[in-house]
Amino acid sequence: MSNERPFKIVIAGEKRVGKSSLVHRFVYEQFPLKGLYSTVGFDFTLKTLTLEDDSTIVVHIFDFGGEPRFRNIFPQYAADCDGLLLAFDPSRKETFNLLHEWIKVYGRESESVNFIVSTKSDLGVSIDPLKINEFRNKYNIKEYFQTSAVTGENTDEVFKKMALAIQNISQKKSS
Ligand SMILES: Nc1nc2c(ncn2[C@@H]2O[C@H](COP(=O)(O)OP(=O)(O)O)[C@@H](O)[C@H]2O)c(=O)[nH]1
Ligand SMILES: [Mg+2]
Repeated sequence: MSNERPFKIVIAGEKRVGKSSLVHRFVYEQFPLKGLYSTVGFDFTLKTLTLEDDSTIVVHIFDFGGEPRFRNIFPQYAADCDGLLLAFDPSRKETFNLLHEWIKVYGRESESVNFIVSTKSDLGVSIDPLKINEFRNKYNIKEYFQTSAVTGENTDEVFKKMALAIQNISQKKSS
């Protein structure tokens, strides 16, 4: 069995927090050694996930560039997404604080599955978990993961969990 339409997952956050590397690691199972071009506007990728019972889920990942000048068009572009993935880099604390801005322009967090991820866990820097909990409660964020595109920590788990959560909701809606 497979989902009838791909689930749309949007990944947002400041420039250079590691969004494209996270997606690349998940989709191609490797860290982009040569470096990625900086994302201008957005990129998108499709991936088919195979679950334990051999059913599949197709996800469509939209990687938003993160340039402030594009933030205004973000709501249009994310209008029909099923999942929102907010990413920040704990070695640049302001990238966490700026997620408030992202979610404010987004404005439909009650209609999507929302996760927050910190990137670059291999660098060994973290952010106060209380702050993250506060953010999650305020904005209806379902899960938090620490990830690294270098080691692969949680890079599959994030997308799998999100796809399953979306599937759960869409099955409830259609039954
Ligand atoms: N140490 C480390 N560096 C990373 C990781 N992910 C991305 N980077 C680096 O962070 C920079 C920005 O990454 P990129 O994926 O282009 O960020 P984006 O602008 O959010 O898409 C690049 O120099 C990457 O090599 C990670 O998990 N660990
Ligand atoms: Mg990018």
